[in-house]
Amino acid sequence: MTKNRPLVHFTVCPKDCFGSCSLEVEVGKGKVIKVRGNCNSPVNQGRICVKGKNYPNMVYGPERLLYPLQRIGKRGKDKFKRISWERALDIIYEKLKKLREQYGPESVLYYNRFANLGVVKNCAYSFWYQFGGFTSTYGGLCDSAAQEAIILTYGEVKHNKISDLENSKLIILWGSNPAYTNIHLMHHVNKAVDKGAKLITIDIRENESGSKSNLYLNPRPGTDGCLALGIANQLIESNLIDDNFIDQHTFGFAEFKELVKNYPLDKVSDTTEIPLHKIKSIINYIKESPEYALVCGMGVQRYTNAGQTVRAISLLSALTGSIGKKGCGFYFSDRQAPKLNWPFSPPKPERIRNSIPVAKLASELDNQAAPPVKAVWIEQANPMTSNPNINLLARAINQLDLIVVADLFLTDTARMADIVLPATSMFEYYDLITGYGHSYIQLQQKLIEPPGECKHESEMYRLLGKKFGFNLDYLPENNLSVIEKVISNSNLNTDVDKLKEKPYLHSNYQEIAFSDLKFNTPTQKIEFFSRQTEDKWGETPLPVYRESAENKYSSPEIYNKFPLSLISSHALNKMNSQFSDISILKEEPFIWINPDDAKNRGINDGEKVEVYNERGSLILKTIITKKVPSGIVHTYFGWWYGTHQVNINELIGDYISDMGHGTAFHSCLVEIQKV
Ligand SMILES: Nc1nc2c(c(=O)[nH]1)N[C@H]1C(S)=C(S)[C@@H](COP(=O)(O)OP(=O)(O)OC[C@H]3O[C@@H](n4cnc5c(=O)[nH]c(N)nc54)[C@H](O)[C@@H]3O)O[C@H]1N2
Ligand SMILES: Nc1nc2c(c(=O)[nH]1)N[C@H]1C(S)=C(S)[C@@H](COP(=O)(O)OP(=O)(O)OC[C@H]3O[C@@H](n4cnc5c(=O)[nH]c(N)nc54)[C@H](O)[C@@H]3O)O[C@H]1N2
Ligand SMILES: [Mo]
Repeated sequence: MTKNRPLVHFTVCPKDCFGSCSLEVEVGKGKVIKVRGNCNSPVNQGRICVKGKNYPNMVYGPERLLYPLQRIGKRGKDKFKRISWERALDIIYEKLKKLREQYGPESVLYYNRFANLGVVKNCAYSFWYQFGGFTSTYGGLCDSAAQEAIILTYGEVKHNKISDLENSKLIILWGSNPAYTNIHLMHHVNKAVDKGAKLITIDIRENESGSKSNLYLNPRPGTDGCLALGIANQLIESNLIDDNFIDQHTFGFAEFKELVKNYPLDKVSDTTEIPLHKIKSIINYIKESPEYALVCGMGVQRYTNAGQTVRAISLLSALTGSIGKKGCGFYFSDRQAPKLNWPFSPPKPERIRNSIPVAKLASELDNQAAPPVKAVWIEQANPMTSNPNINLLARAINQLDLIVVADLFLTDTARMADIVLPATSMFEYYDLITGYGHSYIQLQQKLIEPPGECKHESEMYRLLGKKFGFNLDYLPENNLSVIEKVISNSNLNTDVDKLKEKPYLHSNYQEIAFSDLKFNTPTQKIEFFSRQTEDKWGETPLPVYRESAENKYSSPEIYNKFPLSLISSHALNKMNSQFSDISILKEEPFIWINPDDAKNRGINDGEKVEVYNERGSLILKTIITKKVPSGIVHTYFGWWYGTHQVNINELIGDYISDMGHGTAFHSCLVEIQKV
């Protein structure tokens, strides 16, 4: 064997994505050379996305931060100087210590998200618990509304093994764009369609997944709950339901049946703006294949009425007994993997103030009293791009005494920082990954040394913990013995050597979700009527439809000035805001607009337009297309000022969803004009 031949290693992509792909990585001379999908893995059989293939460009790109930085100019103005780790940590230590003395530990906001999934990221709590407490956020930017709705309804969030989609005769993609966001699921949808399955797509626009659809429904944004209740009413009236299944495995059907009588098809057609014949058509498809697969995405739950919407949609599967069998089921995400326990957790302090819903960070950050928030430590997150209402957020963040950001890049958030700490990429540390597109647990391997002076969070906290005199047993170095301890602490029947060879699937995993027809709800049944929904969220126990915020019915005064609904989906070549700065994946920011809306405003294809409302204004290139109906403009989120001079999220208000404390990114009205 030649000495310098690259070695192939296996690892996993830890990004916040359905994929959690198993990767084959060529490493030579201490560098990552090539990244491929692992062909032998049951997880992805060799498939990976364009971002995965571009990892070497991310790891070695000129954009990567290599040294700690200290701000020298005004906040957000990109003026930084290189400093040593010793200096950076000293500055942070002095400031944090003072704030804790003067105001208490709650004056520090510890803000994290899930840029990279993984149990080892819990090392942060090993530090912050010893700090004596902190302020934190609750709820989610992502799918917390839908998750809560599904747990209330089914007791658990899980679905069949995705290859089972190939047994389906009918697949409905509902507010989901797997061709971009869940490529493995899409692979099986395509195979099912090749084998003759019918495909129905329900989306506010013609998305990238629905080109082979037999039927396309375009509801007015945020009205999917109404559509679901209308379909339910028709299925019940036409006696297309499974009475036996309903009797044995559901709760509250009689009340639900009464509720849906309020949703006759003509009214539903008016509310959703879907032509009547198309709604009738979907009923016919369900009549032909009452056991079908319903794939619900996150698009439908980025509204203020998110939870009830997802309750209503998910209940359709129960009506026809389309649960717990091959070829059918309700797909949202698969969270069957056992919980991984972090074995290095110090006692939890009492002074953890869980007081800011993440959806409302912009308006709540400077609303905290006794003590006010004075400092923030941000890691694994890019709130200045990915959160709503970022102009307001910038003002709130700007008032803080200390902003620390740990990231790999000088993001819009890092540009606001006083101290920037360069973090490691996923090839530079060990972790154990559970995802939500499948239930395997996989080993993330350290394959290369961090470039420059980049450090994994565990080391940042260990060094800072030393200054505070914390117990370092809780702050171990990142190595394989940490992973072994996680494995034994989580009762997994595997070990590091086995995980290097193949992913781990626990023995209770169900290939066909709910095949035992056990539902972990208070009634042990699928709940049409959910008392918990009322007790926990003050919502009606039945999934009543209500208009979401910022639309023509709920806020006519806003609509008169800003008559277009802005929808911002997830992009093919970005992972949320990540990869936005990788040169070869860059694009000119654009917005889709319907030909009628463009004509009314004298806008031509390819022209720059101003997109604006009372929260902000930005310039985008138009793409005039019938793929988006009149009254809606569509774009993808994740461009930032530092790379593209725009950020969609300055237009978006910080509304919260009806349950799960989710973020209503799509409850947003704008206007467009020529520039
Ligand atoms: N390539 C890529 N993959 C990703 C990500 C990424 O950024 N890029 N992000 C990952 C993460 S964090 C997430 S949460 C998932 C998200 O993955 P998806 O669930 O696919 O979510 P979205 O892209 O938000 O929205 C899906 C679709 O919902 C539609 N939609 C919006 N509003 C409505 C509505 O009111 N009704 C209906 N019926 N449809 C509507 C949109 O037009 C869009 O086509 O993807 C994950 N995978
Ligand atoms: N308009 C609009 N906004 C949305 C959405 C939408 O559909 N429309 N979707 C929402 C959704 S679903 C999500 S999940 C959120 C995502 O929002 P965030 O959770 O904030 O995720 P990212 O924007 O990807 O930012 C992650 C940051 O962490 C950095 N990073 C990566 N790996 C590491 C690491 O190991 N350590 C550290 N310290 N940093 C790391 C990355 O470089 C990046 O800057 O965005 C939400 N925002
Ligand atoms: Mo997400």
